[in-house]
Amino acid sequence: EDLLAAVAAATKRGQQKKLLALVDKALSRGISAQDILSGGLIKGMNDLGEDFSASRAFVPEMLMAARCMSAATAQLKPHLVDGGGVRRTIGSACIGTVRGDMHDIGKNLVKIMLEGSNIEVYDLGADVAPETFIQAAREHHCDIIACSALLTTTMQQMRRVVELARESGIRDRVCIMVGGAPISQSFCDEIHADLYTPDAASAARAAVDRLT
Ligand code: B1M
Repeated sequence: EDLLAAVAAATKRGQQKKLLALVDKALSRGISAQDILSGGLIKGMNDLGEDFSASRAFVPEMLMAARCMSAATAQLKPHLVDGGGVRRTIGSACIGTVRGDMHDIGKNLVKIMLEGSNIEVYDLGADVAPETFIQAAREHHCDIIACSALLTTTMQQMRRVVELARESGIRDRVCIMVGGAPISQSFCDEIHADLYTPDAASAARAAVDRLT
């Protein structure tokens, strides 16, 4: 409990060295990677988000925290997915954060969880134009287009991704997954996307259900 609170505080404050040491300690105490992520790293980010809303924190602090969280996520990655065994790919996905949106931590988590579920992932990065999602899906014959958005202004880009998929004739071949803090089931229904999930683990479970 206290250890997770310390992980959250170090994330929020952007203290990378301290954070990585705390994550190590938590792992060695047997706390699961999933709990470290949700009760520590994401909790810290949410606290920082609240400080930002209240003008107690600013963009530089968010950038520092994001850098920290990326480093800690890399450290957790082998513990988030089971690494062993022979792997057979069950399908493929292209993933990106939508146009105008630079937030990529949630997208990167979804990527890790999809890959850990034996799905081949083409990472298009952040600030991805709707056309780029469609091109990538066609080029790599993707079963899934996964879109992430963190801003209420950029979430509308997802609507365009769905429209373009229809216009380009691939709509019935791809499952369009949407997620990110401002996204909801009702928004997913409204734009006629296929799947909304609230977090990275449920995104991977839903993708596996679709593909198997
Ligand atoms: Co920004 N930012 N930010 N930010 N930022 C938010 C999102 C905000 C909520 C903060 C706040 O005001 N409280 C707010 C958005 C308000 C809104 O639109 N309603 C905001 C703002 C306003 C901005 C700027 C406009 C600030 C400015 O410049 N004035 C600016 C916009 C830049 C741009 O994108 N064009 C900006 C910039 C930034 C940084 C670059 C400094 C940095 C991002 C760095 C990076 O990502 N590399 C940043 C950060 C760090 C945040 C907060 C603090 C943390 C985001 C985060 O990484 N969370 C955030 C506040 C908050 O979230 N509470 C905030 C952790 C991450 C794991 O969560 O991405 O939600 P998340 O992913 C979750 C789920 O959403 C889900 O799974 C994950 C959990 O497992 N999920 C999916 C995500 N994608 C999915 C896809 C799926 C399924 C699930 O299927 C495909």
